[in-house]
Amino acid sequence: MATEETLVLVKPDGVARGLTGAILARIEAKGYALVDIRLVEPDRARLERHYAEHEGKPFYEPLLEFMMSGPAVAIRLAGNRVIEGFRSLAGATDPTSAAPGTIRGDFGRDWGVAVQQNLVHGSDSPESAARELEIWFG
Ligand code: RTP
Ligand code: MG
Repeated sequence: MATEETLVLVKPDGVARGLTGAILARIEAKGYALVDIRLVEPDRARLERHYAEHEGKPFYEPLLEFMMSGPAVAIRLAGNRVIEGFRSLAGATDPTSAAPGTIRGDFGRDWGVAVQQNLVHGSDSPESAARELEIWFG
């Protein structure tokens, strides 16, 4: 099986809270390979492409505002079944109910704001990964 790649983002809350290193440590400890990594300050156009599937949902505008609130870290990550593996490391979308032992479960909580601030993004399918890697790494 060909080695798979995924897009991981450390979202602005993760960078602002100084958790980038802790999150990278978990990814490296799991054994996935960092292929590329960069600090990014995404503009609205890039985020509209990235989050196109969520346009029109109640959390869409707050999500874009949140993602423009500060720098994020984009990571091209590789390994067999890395898409599924990173989603497992990240945990459930809602950090309040994400299992302890996951990035969101250990480091996240409900901050009482309009959108779930949940520290990381990971592509959810091979098609999403290809599309999103093009958006963030070209
Ligand atoms: P991601 O795309 O960031 O890896 O997360 P996900 O698949 O677990 O979640 P998804 O459903 O794709 O939602 C994208 C991001 O939107 C924010 N969100 N907030 N009700 C809410 O407040 C809400 N729902 C979604 C989260 O930041 C989520 O990761
Ligand atoms: Mg998603």
